[in-house]
Amino acid sequence: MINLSRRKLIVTGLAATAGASGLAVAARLAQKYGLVPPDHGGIYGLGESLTYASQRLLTRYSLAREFPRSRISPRPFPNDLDPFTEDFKRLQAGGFAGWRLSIDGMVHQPASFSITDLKSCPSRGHITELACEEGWSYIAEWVGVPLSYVLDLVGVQPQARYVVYVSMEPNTWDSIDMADALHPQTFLCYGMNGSELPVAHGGPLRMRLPRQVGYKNIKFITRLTVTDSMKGFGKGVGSAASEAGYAWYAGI
Ligand SMILES: Nc1nc2c(c(=O)[nH]1)N[C@H]1C(S)=C(S)[C@@H](COP(=O)(O)O)O[C@H]1N2
Ligand SMILES: [Mo]
Repeated sequence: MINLSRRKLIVTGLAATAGASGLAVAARLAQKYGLVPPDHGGIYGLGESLTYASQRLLTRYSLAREFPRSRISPRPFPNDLDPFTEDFKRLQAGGFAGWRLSIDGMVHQPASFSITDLKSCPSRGHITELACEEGWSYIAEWVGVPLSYVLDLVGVQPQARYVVYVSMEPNTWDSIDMADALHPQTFLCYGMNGSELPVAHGGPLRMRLPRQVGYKNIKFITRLTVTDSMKGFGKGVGSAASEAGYAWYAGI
C-alpha cells in the first residue's frame, strides 16, 4: 500500500515529468506502480495513463456524491437500445426466473446466482447521478448488492486485478479494476426508485458504479470474470467501448 507522502511524491513526479522531460518517464513510473490502464496503447495512451494514475492515487477511496430523496429526477430516461436477442426475450417472458449471473476466473469458488439469490444478499442503496458522456444525466435511487459482497462469497484470488462484466446484449462488455470493484458504491443493481430495475434501464441486473460515467454502467449483465490481465478479452484494451475509442477509465 502506498502511504500518503509516497503517494504525493508519485503524483508530483508524474506531473513534473509529464511537463518537463516528456511523457515516457511518467509512463514508466505509472507502469512501475500498477497504474497503467488496459487501453494505454492507443493514440491517447500516455494521457490515459496519467489521468488514470492521478485519479487512482488521489481518489481511490472517495465516494461519489449522494443526494437527498427530493433530488430524484421525476423522469429518468433510458438510452436507446438495440433490439433484444431471442435468448433475452425468452428469459424476459419467464419473468427472468431462468436468469443467471455466473462468476468465474480467478476465484476460489466459481458460482452462479439467480436474481432471487442476489436479492437474498444484504442490499444497499444510494441516490446518485448517472451521467452519460453525451452530456445528459439524471438522479435515481439504485438498489442492489455491493459487488464486493458477491466477490467475497466466491473468494477473489490475491493476484486478481480486474473484474470483467459481460452483457446479454451482443458485443457489450466492460471491465473495472479491483479498486472500483471493491468500492462501497459499486453495485450489482436490480432495483431503481423503489421498483424492480426496469428492462429499459438494464433489468434484471446492471452494473452501477457512480464513480464512473454512464457507459461503464453496463445493462443486462450475466457474467463476471475475475482476471489479472485484460489480454485475451477482445483486443485486450479492457472493454468493447475502449475498442471503439472511448477511455477505459472514465472516472468522475
Ligand atoms: N447493455 C448496454 N448497457 C449500457 C448501454 C448500452 O447501450 N447497452 N449504454 C450505456 C450508456 S452510454 C449509458 S449513458 C447508460 C445509460 O443508462 P440508462 O439507459 O439506464 O439511462 O447505460 C450504459 N449501459
Ligand atoms: Mo452514455
